[in-house]
Amino acid sequence: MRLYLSKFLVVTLFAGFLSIHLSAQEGYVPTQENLDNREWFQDAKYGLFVHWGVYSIMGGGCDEGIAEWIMERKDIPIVQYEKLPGFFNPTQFDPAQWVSMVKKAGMKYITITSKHHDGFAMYDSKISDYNIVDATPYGKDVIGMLKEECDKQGVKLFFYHSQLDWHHPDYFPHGRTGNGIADRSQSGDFNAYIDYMNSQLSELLTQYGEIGGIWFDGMWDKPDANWRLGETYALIHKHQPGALIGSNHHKMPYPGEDFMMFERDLPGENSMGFNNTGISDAVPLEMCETMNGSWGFNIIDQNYKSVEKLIHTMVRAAGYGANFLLNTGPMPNGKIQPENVDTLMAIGHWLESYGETVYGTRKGPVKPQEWGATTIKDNVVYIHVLNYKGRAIEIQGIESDRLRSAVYFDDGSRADVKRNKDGITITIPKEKVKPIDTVIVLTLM
Ligand code: JFZ
Repeated sequence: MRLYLSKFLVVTLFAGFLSIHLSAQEGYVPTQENLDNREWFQDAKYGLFVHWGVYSIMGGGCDEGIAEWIMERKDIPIVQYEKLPGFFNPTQFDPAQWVSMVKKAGMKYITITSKHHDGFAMYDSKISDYNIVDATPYGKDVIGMLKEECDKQGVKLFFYHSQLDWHHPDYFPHGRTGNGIADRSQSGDFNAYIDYMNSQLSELLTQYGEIGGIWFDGMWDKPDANWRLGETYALIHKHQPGALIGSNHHKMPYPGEDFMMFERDLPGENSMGFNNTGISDAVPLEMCETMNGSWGFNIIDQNYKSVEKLIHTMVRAAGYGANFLLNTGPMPNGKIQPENVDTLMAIGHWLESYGETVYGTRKGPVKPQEWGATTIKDNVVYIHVLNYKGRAIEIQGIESDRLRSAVYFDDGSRADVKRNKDGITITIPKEKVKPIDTVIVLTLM
């Protein structure tokens, strides 16, 4: 019995091991170009996430939840949902305005939904009519227009692409979600769906020139399915070896992935309940966050995070070595919500002064603490005091005998930094405390 059990265990463990490894790009060796892009990515630190689709018309449907899920939340039948493209006419979409805004916001890249879970392609797809060019009165490829403008203004463009698809008949068997949508197909060939998805990805990788990468999402809907990840990842790296692949599967990175992402939690934190992995030290990290509670445009959710809170999250993310991907859900007319523009401009304004303590840095010598975070660039350590309680801050792990100088970032005046046995002690007089972030610059030998 015991023998039988352990054999069983070995077999299942081995099968598990195999399926994970066969399902990713085993033996993947990133090209030099890819490695250079990873450095670029980590230097960039801050990007704009854009959730835009035909769901934006519904504005969340007077539901506080995430608006891009309206099809599933309200169990909208496919035939009914298919009417939405007919209303999608973002006549005020001005890509030049979007990209200028992104630059003013201090962001270095954009990650936009090429297809979300509703299956609607926001670009000119030749292999399916369910796309913005063929199915909307607008009739223009917003992704292509945005890419052109990004190239002009020197901003990188990434695509968010949903592997989960509530619309495609071959997305079968169904997964955890979308089971209330009454007219989904009752049979289908999942391999044909994967072929379709890979063909759409090939379009995205060949129609628009060089892109930043692909941000996958949705595998969690069918965790045990054969997603043929190895094939998908190899295909992407074949078309564009430099493109960075990441996936929101809430697991440690699989072979073939070039960065690891954290959704609405700082790396290592788990307030959402689904971020229970470790933190990879092999690939760059990125954390994404919403400005209110929704990714897609939600007309009633006014629960906006403050500028201070968002800057603090960005700085803490940087303290973990992670990028910050801040989301906006553009309105169906093509405009970005004015509330969001204001927030982005305010953060951009802060970055105009403090950008040097964030861009191009890596995680500092100590991980983020209640009082703040640290970042480092060459021999300069930035101590970001975000939450000063008036008590001295003890920082271990900074070799105090290497300390050459300690000054306030704002005015270059000397900071009160004392060596102690394990590191340093910092005391900040009241008049030096800044409302958002008091930065002390340590120069090391
Ligand atoms: C996913 C999407 O579902 C969502 O619409 C948005 O695009 C976001 C950036 O990514 O969010 C998820 C994914 C998985 C879980 C929760 C939210 N999950 O497994 O619990």
